[in-house]
Parts: sequence; structure tokens; C-alpha cells
Amino acid sequence: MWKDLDINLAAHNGLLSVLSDAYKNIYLSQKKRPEGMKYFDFVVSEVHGLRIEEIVEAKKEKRKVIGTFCVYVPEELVLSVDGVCIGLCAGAEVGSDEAEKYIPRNTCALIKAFMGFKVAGLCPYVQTADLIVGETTCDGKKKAYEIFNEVTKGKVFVMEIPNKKDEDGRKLWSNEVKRFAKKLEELTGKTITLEKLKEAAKTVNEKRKALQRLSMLRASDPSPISGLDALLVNQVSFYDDPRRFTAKVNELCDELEQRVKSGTGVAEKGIPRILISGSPMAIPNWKLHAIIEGSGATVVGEESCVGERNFRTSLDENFTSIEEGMEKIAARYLTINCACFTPNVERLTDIEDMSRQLKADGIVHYAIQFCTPYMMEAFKVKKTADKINVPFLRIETDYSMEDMGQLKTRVEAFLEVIGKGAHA
Ligand code: BJ8
Repeated sequence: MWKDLDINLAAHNGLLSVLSDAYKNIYLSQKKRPEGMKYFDFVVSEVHGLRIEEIVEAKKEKRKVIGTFCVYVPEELVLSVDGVCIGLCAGAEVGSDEAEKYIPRNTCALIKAFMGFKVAGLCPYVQTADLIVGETTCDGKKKAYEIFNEVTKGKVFVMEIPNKKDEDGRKLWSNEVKRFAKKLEELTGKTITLEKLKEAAKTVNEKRKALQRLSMLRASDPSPISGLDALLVNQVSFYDDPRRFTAKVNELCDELEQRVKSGTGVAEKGIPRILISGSPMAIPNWKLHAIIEGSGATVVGEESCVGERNFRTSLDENFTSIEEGMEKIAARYLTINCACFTPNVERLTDIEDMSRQLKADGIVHYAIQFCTPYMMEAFKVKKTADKINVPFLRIETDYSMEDMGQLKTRVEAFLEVIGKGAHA
């Protein structure tokens, strides 16, 4: 299978062994993990195994694989044509030297990683994809997709995302959603029917509902699940089968509800509760959560696309025609508050709401180095934190481990400021 997918076997084996060690150290060493995390451990162990086999099988059944990089790409449309939707963002410093032959050194780590994984022959997901959907969000991604289209020999389809959520922006976006639907119909030879669209809307909403449920359970003190584990569930949401994933998240939530009832937590009650806000953390980017939780705090939420922004709002399923369904899809996706929009005040309201709901004692703003939209918005997020009187820490980092010591020192100093027992 790997040969057919044109994977660099030696480098791939090396990567899997590094990842498996990191997973053991960061994940399997955690104490009091819920039983329900066993499924997600399994999925991670098979991320370059059984899941790829499943996708290859789906392709044999003539289903198309659609790779995405952004939570703006409507999954409902992919499911309406029986497609398999896979998130392609990467969270590890892999293939950087190779990537830098195509893109500048000073590029955000997320872009460098997806380019690196591909050009170093390490990403079976990109290899199986029939279509790769890019978007005009930040400048880095927008320009990188032109190059990615060349290295993938023309697989990239770019959706234009407006910069403003005004009437013109909404019209533009609604047309883009329809253009994407048409592209999917052409690619698959299938027509999107009302029945299929409704079924897909339900499937994706069920997934969102399960993730919303998980998010709300983290409001308890003590939190019934670690931030690391919740982050992992969110990361897995981008490449697992959606129905199976939803069932497993709900099973996990059943267990967490019991924990909340009995007051069982992953750590002691009253330790500092941290809300992380900013750039997305694609798998296997566990760095900041590991530092914060390794320093005696618990991460209770992620205002991020690998987190709340991905599931905070549901799609209104109450539509009676395909046209109406498309409009509702366009409207729902415009409720995602990415820093690529200007102005983006709704994101600040989300942070305020999440901070209150999750009883956060501190907000850590996370921006990947060279991610201008989020680095810039840190200024306004700090003002929001000041307004609601929640201590604030601003972090800019990449995927390397070189600054781990320095970050740990800063996080520990921040936790000292917060002080223990704020909500005990
Ligand atoms: S909706 S956050 S998933 S664009 S980290 S590549 S922004 S320089 S990922 Fe994103 Fe969609 Fe927005 Fe969400 Fe650019 Fe920043 Fe890199 Fe980023």
C-alpha cells in the first residue's frame, strides 16, 4: 500500500517511531485518564495504518477523498456526494529542509509542515486525496496553495473567503459555497439531492453536538478530562469517520458525566484553569498543553479552529430546498470568527463567553510564529482579558522543541501570578 501511495518508507518509519515515543511520553504517562480515551489512543496509533486502509477501501468503492486545510470548507457538501473529508493540516516539524526549497524559511510552521509532509513523501492522506481544498484566508496559505497545486500536480481547488462579513462578503461567500458544490458534483459524477444534503447536515451537526457536550463538561471543577486529551479528541475529529467519531465522543461524555457527578477529576480541584486562544493546533502539536498541564494547571478550553471555533455553532437544518440549504450552510460557516476577518470583534465576544462559562483563571494567547493575523489580534485579546480581569499571557512559538525550557519558565511564572485555588 505504501509503495502505491509513493511514500518514502525509510523516512516514514523514522517519523512513526518518533511520534510513538512522543505519544507515550506525553499521553500515556497521564494519570486518571478516562477509559473512553482508549479509542482515541487506538485511532492515533492507526493514523498511518488502519485509517489509511479504510480510505483506500472507500476509493475502491468509487468514493472521492477531499483534503481540507480550514474549518471554512463545508463538510456537509463533501458528505452529500458520499465523499471522505480529511483535514490535512500538520502539527510537526517534518520535512522543513525540503519545504524550504519551495517556500520561505520565515513561513508559519503549519504551512511549512503541510508542505514538508508532502514534499518529503510522508503524508499518505495527501496521496489519497482526489481534491485538495485551499482557501484565501491568510496570505501565507493563499500563496502556498499555488505551489502546492504544482507539487500535487493540479489537485488544489481554492475557495475565496471574504475579508469582511458585510453584505458583499456574504454574497461572495454564498457563491463560493455553490461553486464548491458544483465542483464536487463534477468530480464525483453525483448530484446533491435535498435528501442527501439533509442527511449530511444531520451527521455533521451530531458531531458538533458531541463536541459541544465535551466542551461543556470541561466547565466542571475539577475538570473530568485533561486539556491534552480534549485537544486530541478535537484533532482526531478532522480525519476519523464522522459517525463512528460522534458515537465514541458521546460514550466518552457519558463517562465524564459520571465523573462530574462523583467529583472525580484528572487533577485536584482548584488548580489554575487556563483558556487557550489563537492559532490552530494540528495533530501532533501538543506542545503548549503539555507545558501548561506539566506545570500544574489544567487547560479547560481552546478558542481555536482545532477546538471551539470548529463546533461552536450548528447548522440550521430547517430547510426545504437545496438552494435554501446552501444559503444556510454559507451563513453557518460565516459564524466562524477567524483572525483573517476584519473587523473580528465576534472572536473577542467568544473569548469573553468561553472564559466565563469555563471559569478560566487565565488566558494564554497562542500564535504560531509568522502567523500575522493571530499575532496582531493578540493586542485586542489582551484588552478583552484586561476588561474581564483575567490574567493574560502571550506566546509565540513554532513546532520545534528548542524553546520548551523558556516557555515552561514563562508559564510557571504566569501560574504563580494566577495563584492557586482561585475557584476552590
Ligand atoms: S478559519 S484559523 S483553519 S484559516 S497559523 S496558516 S492563519 S499563518 S490556520 Fe486557519 Fe481557517 Fe482561519 Fe481557522 Fe495562516 Fe496563521 Fe499559519 Fe493559519
